[in-house]
Amino acid sequence: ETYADNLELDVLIVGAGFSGCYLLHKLRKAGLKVKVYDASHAFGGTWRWNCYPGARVDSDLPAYEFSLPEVYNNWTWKERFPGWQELQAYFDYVDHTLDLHKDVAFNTVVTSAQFSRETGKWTITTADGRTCHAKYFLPCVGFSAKRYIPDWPGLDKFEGEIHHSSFWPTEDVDVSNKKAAVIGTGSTGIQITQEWGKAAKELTVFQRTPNMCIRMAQRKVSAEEQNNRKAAYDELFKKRTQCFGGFCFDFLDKDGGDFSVDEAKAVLESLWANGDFTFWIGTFKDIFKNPATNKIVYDFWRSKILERVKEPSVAAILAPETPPHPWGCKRPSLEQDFYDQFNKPNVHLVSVKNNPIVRIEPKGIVTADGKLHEVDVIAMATGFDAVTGSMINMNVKSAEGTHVKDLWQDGVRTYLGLSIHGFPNMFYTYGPQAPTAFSNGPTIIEIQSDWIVDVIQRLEKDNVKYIEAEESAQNAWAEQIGQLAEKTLFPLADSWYMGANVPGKKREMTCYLDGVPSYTKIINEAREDGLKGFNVVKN
Ligand code: NA7
Repeated sequence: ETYADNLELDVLIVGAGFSGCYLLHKLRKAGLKVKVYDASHAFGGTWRWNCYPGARVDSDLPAYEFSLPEVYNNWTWKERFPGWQELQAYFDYVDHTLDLHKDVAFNTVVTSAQFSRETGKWTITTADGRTCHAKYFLPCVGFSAKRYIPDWPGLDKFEGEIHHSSFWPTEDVDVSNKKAAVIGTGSTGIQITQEWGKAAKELTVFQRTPNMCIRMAQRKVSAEEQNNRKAAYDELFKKRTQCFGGFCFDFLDKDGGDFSVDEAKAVLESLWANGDFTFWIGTFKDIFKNPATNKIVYDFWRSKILERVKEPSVAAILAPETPPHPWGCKRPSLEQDFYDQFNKPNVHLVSVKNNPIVRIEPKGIVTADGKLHEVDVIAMATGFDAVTGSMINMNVKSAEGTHVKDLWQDGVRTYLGLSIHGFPNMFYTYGPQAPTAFSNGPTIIEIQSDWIVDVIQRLEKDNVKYIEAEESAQNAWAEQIGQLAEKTLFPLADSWYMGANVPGKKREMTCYLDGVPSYTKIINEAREDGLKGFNVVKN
């Protein structure tokens, strides 16, 4: 039935990652007829696509999993920061435990979606020609469903292999006898470099902006250790909803300036020793507001990197004396031995900041200085049209027939980072104008999904035809997103948070910057306040 044409549903969800699994489970329990479409062949969302060498989550366990006891009670992880193979296995286990697959159509690509105010239903079409009607439409496609590849001339003439990190071949790429290149040093480029630095005959890494990587203290985690902790999981999962970044820790309650130089250094040493994101969003509380505090952290970070990289000219590219942007205002990656790769004779670093890649030739990559860097394999770790691209990619149209892309031409407009004016009965998770990029995924996904499930149940009970975000409420939300960003140093960095990684994309903060607890309070208050900001149309 899931694959049937002319499917009639209460709810259609797109995406079988964290959001899709959770929403399917909860909505089905609430008695609704729900199906999920997913473009991939199996569960896991981002973890099905991003199976490049070394792909691994930067959230440590148990923060990065469902808070459902029926799921966590019988699952055991192997590593503190699990890799993609383990994450895929986790999703298969979740499917098995919650019996999800019977309501999921895989290999199903949504090609359009539009709401009719007359019928009160969405019509969703798929690439293979099927149509589905649903009262509620939930695009749960994450923030990285639309890959970004620079339009260098000659890409199609390259004689070797090119793979974008999110479209990796199932048979891994053998680089043992090859000259390999990694373009990009975001989280993805860092992780591939760690693997290919060891595996490739020669590796050249093309870096435009240094990634200010934090130490990852990876380790094996025993079943016993996890089981002993499970009695406290309920509390931990509550705690992660109460911390800024959706982890089980928060910023310190002091500013950088509250410490002497030596004290500040000691604080940073102890955070560094944790080997996790506490060094990013668990440090001085004014780190993203006060340039002086930010510089203290940058200088400390730089000293750590200089200790690792032997060749001073290489170290100066990886960790320059003057920060290229405020520390932590682009997404820092966790690294295990990224910096050590550059001490090996087979690993080379090319800065393309002032000497950009200008074209690809059959034999390799050409930079502006005219040099041909000969390579056999290229890992394109150039990222995504992040946050907004996923929704745009699906060709979602307003009830009046306007493409969401056109509506966002002059700036993203959403209400509460959950819904859009002109798109009645559509709610999305982990997307624009929510804490998305600044939150541990499962935390904010569960919060938003619980909100959606609750709202849908109320609407059904009250015999509501549809609700729609008011334009004025949406404008006020956009203003708030911008104002929050202006109070911080984030707008100073050319990051994907700011839409700055894709040429031609409007530069604006795409995510909510005041943290998970404050966001949760706002969305729940709007719901309790008679769905404030929504126009409610009854049958
Ligand atoms: P990112 O973080 O967007 O990284 C992309 C990288 O590609 C980044 O280093 C870019 O440099 C680089 N890039 C992009 N275009 C070019 C051109 N034209 N020339 C050279 N280098 C370029 O994507 P990831 O896949 O690593 O990570 C995405 C998120 O997934 C990550 O943050 C986690 O949340 C999980 P730039 O920094 O823009 O100068």
